[in-house]
Amino acid sequence: MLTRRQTLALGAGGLAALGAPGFALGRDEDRGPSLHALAQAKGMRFGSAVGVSPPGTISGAFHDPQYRQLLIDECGVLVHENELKWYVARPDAETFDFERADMIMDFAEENGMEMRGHTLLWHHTDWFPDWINNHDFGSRPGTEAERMLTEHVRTMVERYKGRIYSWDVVNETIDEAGRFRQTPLSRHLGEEVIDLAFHIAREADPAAELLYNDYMNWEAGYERQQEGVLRLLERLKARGAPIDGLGVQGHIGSGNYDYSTGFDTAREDTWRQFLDDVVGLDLSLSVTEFDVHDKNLPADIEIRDRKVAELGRRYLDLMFSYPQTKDLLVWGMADQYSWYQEHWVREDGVAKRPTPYDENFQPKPLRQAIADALIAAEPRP
Ligand code: 9MR
Repeated sequence: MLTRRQTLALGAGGLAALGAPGFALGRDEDRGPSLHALAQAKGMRFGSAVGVSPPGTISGAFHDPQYRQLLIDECGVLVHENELKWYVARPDAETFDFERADMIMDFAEENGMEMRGHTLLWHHTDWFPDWINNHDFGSRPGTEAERMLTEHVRTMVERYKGRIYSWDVVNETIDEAGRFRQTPLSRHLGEEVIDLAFHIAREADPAAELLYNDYMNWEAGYERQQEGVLRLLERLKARGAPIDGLGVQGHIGSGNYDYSTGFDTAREDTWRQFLDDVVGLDLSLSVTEFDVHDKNLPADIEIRDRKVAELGRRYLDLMFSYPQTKDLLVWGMADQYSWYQEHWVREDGVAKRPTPYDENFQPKPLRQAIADALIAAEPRP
């Protein structure tokens, strides 16, 4: 695999000339160009989430030197897994705590990687810190809610101005039934709380790309959420909110609910229709949290890895067929650090394999599928 310096020395043109992966530059593996180099050759970016929770935890991959090396080897973009969320960065109404977030930011910059920002407003009471849910909004609750949101978004965006090129301004405000989620903020500001977040972010860093991010996906069961997201995007555009694109999380595979039994229930036609409608609103697309949930696949590793890779390839080919898709970020690079290990555990109890690398940092078929999809993608305009 190329080191970052080799990649930079080659540049996008050089890599394009090299073509398919598989050439060796004298390193131990013949893995070819990094995923980010393959992406760059098409005018795209590749990256991953990483978390700084305490060492030894699933969302604490950052503390593992082998994992950090993998990020350096493969990624051109990083995103905080949890560190910018209100419940991490905002211990109380007065305080901002950037210690963990800055560890990732500094690491990215030291290694020439860009950063996405996740997220300014996860508009979901489950992920609000208790202090907001219990906050006394006083006699002018609208004014207080606006003050609070403005302070939060402005402080975050200004701090990372010019360093975070793209923000998930709002995350997951539409539920599976397609309804707008209510929180203490929307109770006082209405749905325009979403618009407000976009306006403040734009004002704080006019150059940053601003996305709405959500988990509607192509599996059966997300039809109504998909519809709800589309309607929200239409309303935001109609009201003139400064939104640039949709973050499609891309947690595909076995459905993410307790009674899910299948794998690959993709509805490609209605999904394409949805994406057509989104880009028809003059919005870009980014795949922000890609992984393939293998909960309902047979335990056999060879079969599982093959099916995960096949589905991943099909999905990425579809997403990359839209020239508006420029970023692909995975939600973790190595299986042992995937959030799926802690959610919807498999009945047989075996560890899941949703990411491009296994727990020994060996590339899996999914890594090849991502590489192949990037190689097959048309260069972005
Ligand atoms: O991977 C994240 C996990 O460590 C956190 O416990 C969880 C709650 O904050 O969030 C996970 O990341 C989510 C992301 O922020 C939004 N989209 C869904 C992701 C997986 O749940």
